[in-house]
Amino acid sequence: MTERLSLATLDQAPAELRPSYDPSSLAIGIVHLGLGAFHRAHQAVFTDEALGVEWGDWGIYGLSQRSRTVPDQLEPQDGLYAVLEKAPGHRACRIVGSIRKVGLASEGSGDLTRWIAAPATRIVSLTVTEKGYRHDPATGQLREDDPAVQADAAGGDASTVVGQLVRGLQARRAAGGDPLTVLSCDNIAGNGRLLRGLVEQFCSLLDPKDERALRQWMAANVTFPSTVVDRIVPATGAADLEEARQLLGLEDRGAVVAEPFRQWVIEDDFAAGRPAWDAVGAILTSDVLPYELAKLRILNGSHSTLAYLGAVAGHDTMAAAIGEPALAALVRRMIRDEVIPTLREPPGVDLSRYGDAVLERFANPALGHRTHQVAMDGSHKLPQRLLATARDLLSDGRQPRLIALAVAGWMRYLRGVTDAGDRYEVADPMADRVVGIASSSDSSGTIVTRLLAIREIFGDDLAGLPAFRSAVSEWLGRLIEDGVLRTVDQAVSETP
Ligand code: CS2
Repeated sequence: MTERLSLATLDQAPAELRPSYDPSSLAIGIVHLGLGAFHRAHQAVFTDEALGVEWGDWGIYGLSQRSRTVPDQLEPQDGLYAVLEKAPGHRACRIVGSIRKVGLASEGSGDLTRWIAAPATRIVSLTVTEKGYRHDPATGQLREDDPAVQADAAGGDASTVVGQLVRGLQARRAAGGDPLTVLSCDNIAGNGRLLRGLVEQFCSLLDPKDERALRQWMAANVTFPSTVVDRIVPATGAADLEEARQLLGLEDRGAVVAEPFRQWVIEDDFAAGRPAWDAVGAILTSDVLPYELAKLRILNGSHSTLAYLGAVAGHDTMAAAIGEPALAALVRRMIRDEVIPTLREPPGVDLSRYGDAVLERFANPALGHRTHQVAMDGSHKLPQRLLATARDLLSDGRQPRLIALAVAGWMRYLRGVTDAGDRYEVADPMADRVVGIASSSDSSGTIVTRLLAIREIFGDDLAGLPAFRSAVSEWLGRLIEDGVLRTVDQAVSETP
């Protein structure tokens, strides 16, 4: 039987796969909320490599929100796990040592509060997915009518991320008030600014005296830099774990898979220092906005488009979806004609080359990245990935024709059945509302009108723009009648 990876067995792994430092000597300086595969393949890797360049107490205490799955995988391994990089003709594997403690945020959140308050903690970072912010994606406001938000504001153990943060910030202020950086790493436009707003809004639900004191202290001591994160990280499968076992000579139940590419652009606004992330490829800048819009609109916008249309066309993986010539041509044109014209080029970046590189990354067949994984939670992804682009075009007097097709693709996906008639489950926090509307036997025009009226997703403006509404209705009608591939083929051939 193969032994399990842990601090005690680490020296049995091949030397070139081990961290360049002794993880057992690393103290915690970062609390991370959201211990999913993405964090383990992204920020934890940057931190691990930065420690090899410049030593510091930047170990990570990573917490899952609700599920014990990841803590249960990593606890017996003392936080150690491997990252397996996969691309055609490329395999690399390394053990990451930066995660030093794991836990569950919803279980006795007192421990989390204490760690956020601890002077040794200098950064609290987050990858809690779009829906984890419990905001209204169209306006960026905290959902004050959300029962979990209300329960957190009333006191007791906090179950929402913003509630947990505020509880921790209150304790930190009371414990001496050392400065802190709160670092959002989720795919949302202006993620740092958004999170600061949500934290402040939550404060306004507290006793006015507490609110004033906390807000004053935060204004002087807590920063919320915005960041752009990028790495494709599929869910780990059994074959990946087996591959990790072969490479390590040890069993690793926490291994994660990723593409070789990774990028991190961070607004340089740290209140209490940071690891030498810039020494290992992160870009520190005062202006993240152009990177942010390019990444969300080009990469994530076309990712979602391919996921919805690809899944309905019966493709299980992103590589298969982009391997479908009509779908590849669609996203290529969408990027060229409708997305890039809304963007400002980040320094040294050629956006059309960036677009090509992104589509090549999607085609990586070694990842097995599932279309349904990318398609989930669309109600929280559409606004920053597709709708913001549509708005910019419309305000410039142009019609977002292909973006309208992508939006119709989301609506078609919500019907929960492929063109071939196979059923699938739609995972979305608003599934209760949107699936029923999308699956009804109403005309496509009625379905689109009813969906566009959901202002948490579409805001107050898009439903009122007849040209946009009729374009989405027309596409949805064609997607339902003719199927994805014929519709997309025609859309591409109608585009000059
Ligand atoms: C994907 C992203 O699941 C999704 O919605 O679009 O997770 C994507 O893989 C990453 O943002 C890539 O950086």
